[in-house]
Amino acid sequence: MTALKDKLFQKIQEHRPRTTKLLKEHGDVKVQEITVQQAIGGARGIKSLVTDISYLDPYEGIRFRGMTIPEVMEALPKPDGKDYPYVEGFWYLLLTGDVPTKEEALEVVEEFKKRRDVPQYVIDVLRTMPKDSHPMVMFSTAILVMQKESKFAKFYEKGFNKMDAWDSMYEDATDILSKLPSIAAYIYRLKYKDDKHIPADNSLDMGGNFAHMMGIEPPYDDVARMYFILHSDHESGNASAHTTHLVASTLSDAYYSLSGGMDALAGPLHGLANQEVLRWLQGVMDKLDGKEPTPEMMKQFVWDTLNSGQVIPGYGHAVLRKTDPRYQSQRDFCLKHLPNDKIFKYVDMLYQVVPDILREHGKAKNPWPNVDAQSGVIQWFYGLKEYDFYTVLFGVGRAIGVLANITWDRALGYAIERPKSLTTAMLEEVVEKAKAKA
Ligand code: AMX
Repeated sequence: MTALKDKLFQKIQEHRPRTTKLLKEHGDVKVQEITVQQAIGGARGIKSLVTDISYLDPYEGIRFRGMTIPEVMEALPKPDGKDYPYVEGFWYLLLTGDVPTKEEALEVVEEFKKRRDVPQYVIDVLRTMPKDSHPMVMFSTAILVMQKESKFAKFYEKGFNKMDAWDSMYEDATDILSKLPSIAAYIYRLKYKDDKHIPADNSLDMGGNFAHMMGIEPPYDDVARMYFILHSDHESGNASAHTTHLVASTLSDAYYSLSGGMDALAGPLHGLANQEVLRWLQGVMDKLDGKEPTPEMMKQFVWDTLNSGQVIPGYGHAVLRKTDPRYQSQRDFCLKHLPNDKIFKYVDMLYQVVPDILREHGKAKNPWPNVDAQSGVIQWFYGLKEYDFYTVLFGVGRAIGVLANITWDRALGYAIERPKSLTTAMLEEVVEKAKAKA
């Protein structure tokens, strides 16, 4: 067993009695009431998921294992001379709740290297897909087609035991996560770089090797580390995390579960928004024909988009009610590394005009930018201009969070999900009864 797996097992054993006690002794304590609006409106705010890996406060933003983004970036060990931490050390943190030492992080780096190779049949499948397939279809397919490797599925076939199920789930999660950067880079170079590929460099960590296989020079390695960490987890209710959890709850393995989660991430209201931000901005730039926009021009573009019935991509959030700290973190990066970049200036001008417009428009509950408003500009600056690919980058990052979550789902024996549905007539009856009582 690796030190990480040992530590994880110890944490699981310490945690299990808390979940068991809550269920057995306090299972009928009410958490909240549910309104008609929540039932029709996408289960918004219904507190029916449990995770200890991250928590999203509407005003403060995300905390990973109780730590804010700046705290995580500060505390985790970093490769020598780099500004951002090992992604592998972050995986350790999400799984165990403990900040690893550099030595512990490096052990995970080595473990990932051992599992990095992508089976040839995955490459063969990717190569037979239509050249105009969206990169997210290729990414999700590559994950799904590897399902035959699942150690959890084999464990289940042999005779499932609830107490040990976390072990093979952890193994699958580690196998998948180690391979995702290579799969993503392969898709990128297959589609956009004349099918010319760069072999992995075994001296490098996950972020460094990803940048290397993409063919992008430093500091893109640090961009990759930052990007994967920032996009990893946003508690359990967001569409990609929830989908992964839902699929896993049927005792499907991590391959099926993550592939499903990635399909949810591919929607324009979720992860695809980062590609949409760049596409939308390109439209603005085309109309301006290279001229610098004034704030008045920008306002007009925003209003034109809203008046045509579209949303402003990269703005609003189902939970957050302030500027997303993931946006802020990437903005800080831009101010340091690309303060004079033209697209960054556009993005910054949007920050100045959009919140007021969304308030005046009067619909969005949160007029502030989310993570997607800022991420594309960094990728573009470092030469990754094929914005169709951006959600794949998000996907590699999101995999870290959701795979940690489903490992813990198995450890704590979370049940198959099965919320109850009502008919519209039943809801109308509930309303009539409530009115009669009032
Ligand atoms: N532009 C225009 N209208 C917006 C808006 C925006 N950015 N954000 C919300 N609204 C509208 C909604 O469409 C909704 O209109 P409706 O009543 O006509 O249906 C109304 O405001 C109320 O929505 P809400 O309660 O504020 O948000 P929500 O929880 O329903 O949706 C989200 C959240 C993110 C889907 C929404 O804000 C949105 O569509 N934003 C743009 C797309 C985007 O950036 N998505 C990425 C989010 C982060 C992520 O998951 N990666």
